[in-house]
Amino acid sequence: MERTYIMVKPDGVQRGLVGEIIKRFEQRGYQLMALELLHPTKEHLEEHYKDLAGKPFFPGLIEYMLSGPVVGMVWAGKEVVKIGRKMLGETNPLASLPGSIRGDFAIDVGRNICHGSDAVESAEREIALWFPRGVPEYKRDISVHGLIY
Ligand code: DAT
Ligand code: MG
Repeated sequence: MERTYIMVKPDGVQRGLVGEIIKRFEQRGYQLMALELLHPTKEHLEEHYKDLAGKPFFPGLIEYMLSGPVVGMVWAGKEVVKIGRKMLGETNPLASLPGSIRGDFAIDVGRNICHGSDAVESAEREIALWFPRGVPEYKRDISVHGLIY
């Protein structure tokens, strides 16, 4: 089953948007596999964002990500990486359509509320980084709806 790493960033936690973001993934039909509120270290965040280390906005990004706790989640289901990114919206919230999380709740690229893995490989790398003890599977039975996800 495809998995992705979704993280509510410090501004999303402070603004009380954790439940809203969980709700959207749940109601779309994705399965929650792991969830944790945590205070990451600078080194942990630099590892998470290592592909962006040379960018001019990198120091500001790390500072913002260190400004408060984050909520990390693993979600699983059909094409969850691609669809999760669609549900988040564009990196720049001003380019995000209404109906997406960033399109409904943000206007600044430096305060864009949430993170979502951009590919299956990076999702697995991020899940291993944020949930090093592993993410157990569990059977979800929603056959009462007449659909098997
Ligand atoms: P995304 O979070 O959509 O995957 P990314 O991986 O390219 O985007 O960048 C990670 C974060 O860095 C992004 O969510 C916000 C910040 N960021 C990206 N581009 C930026 C820019 N041009 N100016 C300021 N912050 C930026
Ligand atoms: Mg990214």
